[in-house]
Amino acid sequence: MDSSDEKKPVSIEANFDGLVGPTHNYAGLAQGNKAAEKNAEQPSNPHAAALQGLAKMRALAAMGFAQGVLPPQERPHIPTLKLLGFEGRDAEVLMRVRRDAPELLAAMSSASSMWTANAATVSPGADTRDGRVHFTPANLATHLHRSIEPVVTGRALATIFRSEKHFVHHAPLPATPQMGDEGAANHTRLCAEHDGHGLELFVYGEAGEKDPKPAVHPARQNRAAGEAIARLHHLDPDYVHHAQQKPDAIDAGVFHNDVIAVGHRHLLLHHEQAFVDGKAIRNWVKRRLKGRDPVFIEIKDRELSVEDAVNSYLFNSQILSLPDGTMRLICAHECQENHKVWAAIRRIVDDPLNPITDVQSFDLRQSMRNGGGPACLRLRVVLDPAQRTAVNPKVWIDDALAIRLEAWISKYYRDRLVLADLADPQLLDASRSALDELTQILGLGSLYDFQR
Ligand code: SUG
Repeated sequence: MDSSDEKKPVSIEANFDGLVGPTHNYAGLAQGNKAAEKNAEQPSNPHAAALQGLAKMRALAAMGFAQGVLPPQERPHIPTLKLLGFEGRDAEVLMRVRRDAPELLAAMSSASSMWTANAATVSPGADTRDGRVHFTPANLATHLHRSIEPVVTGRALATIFRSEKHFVHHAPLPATPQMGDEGAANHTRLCAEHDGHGLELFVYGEAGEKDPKPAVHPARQNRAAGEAIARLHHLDPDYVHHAQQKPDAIDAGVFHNDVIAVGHRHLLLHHEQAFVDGKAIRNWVKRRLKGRDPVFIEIKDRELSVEDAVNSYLFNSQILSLPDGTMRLICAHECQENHKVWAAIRRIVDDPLNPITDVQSFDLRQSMRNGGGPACLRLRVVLDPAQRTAVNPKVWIDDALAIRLEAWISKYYRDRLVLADLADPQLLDASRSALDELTQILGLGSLYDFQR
């Protein structure tokens, strides 16, 4: 057989990053998220935050990767405030909630939908029985400010991935801690090539009564949620593994598994303290992965503490495959600023036994201060060529769209926001005008409640 007859892998792993919303702020809402707790009540810069996220998207698109964008949500969310008994016109609702329950105003104003690793769990067609890509929006049940995301997330995904021939959209799981689901941040897919059958690893923080639990912070992901998603997505049980995250790591600030582990194709990079039983995971992967030997990079405690991992977000880096088969690490600037972390990265890059040959760091400080690194900002969707053409074409980032979005951000976003500003009716108005225009730019129809 002539080499040109060989079947070339054709599916791609696209990244869909969340655009930071106009109310990006630091309210200290996320329990167990060290950065968010530390930066509570600091002024934020929504304009810079949105540009930083967009710069990462633009850079990845310029490197030749398929890069999409997901829209922010409407905040403050007046319909939920009304549901909670705040009556009147919008300005009155804002005035009353600020006066009577400022913590609810903060919860209804978070731009947390930017962290699209928590938007949904996605299973590629190569893993599902019907060959379609399956999406389940995360219920984000542990935190009020995040629990109001799934409805609009589901709408946005259904609008962008519209074709029933190629895509299936499930409802979020019931929103209770026993079904706590934080989406792709606790889900890793490993494969030889994206076209082939992948292994889906679901990581949970808590399961039944008997299992150990974190003592201080909530375990946001429940094992039952991963099991339900594996059933809903019609995954082959032989290719699914449920593994527990170390409860101590959760208490040390690892509120999602993607703060301590990241997988890409046949590579799993993780900290020694990531899993209760890392060996069982490695054995399962070795047994099941066909067509390529898996590569495991385990960072030991003695090289890097969990604290350094949490402060730098090393494991929240993105790993990207280059056309020649090597891989590039996309990390946050904070990794470069911690000499132990940077030394660990240099060691990985210099080690010929793993495919990572290159590293690039990005300034994502506005998001990092709320505990959101490079990989939190993106949702991965593996697409074959037909599925790729079925995606709403207007959400793919290229130079023209990036320039248009930069102008849009500069037109509407403030460069300073403190908690008292969240009750400003002009902030609400400007946000709605911005989102209204965005739905036109991205071809999203009437996505938001205020448009319906
Ligand atoms: O849920 N921070 C988010 C950060 C999410 C990061 N995502 C991943 N690791 N995949 C969270 O903890 C902070 C909001 C505030 O405090 O203002 C916040 O929600």
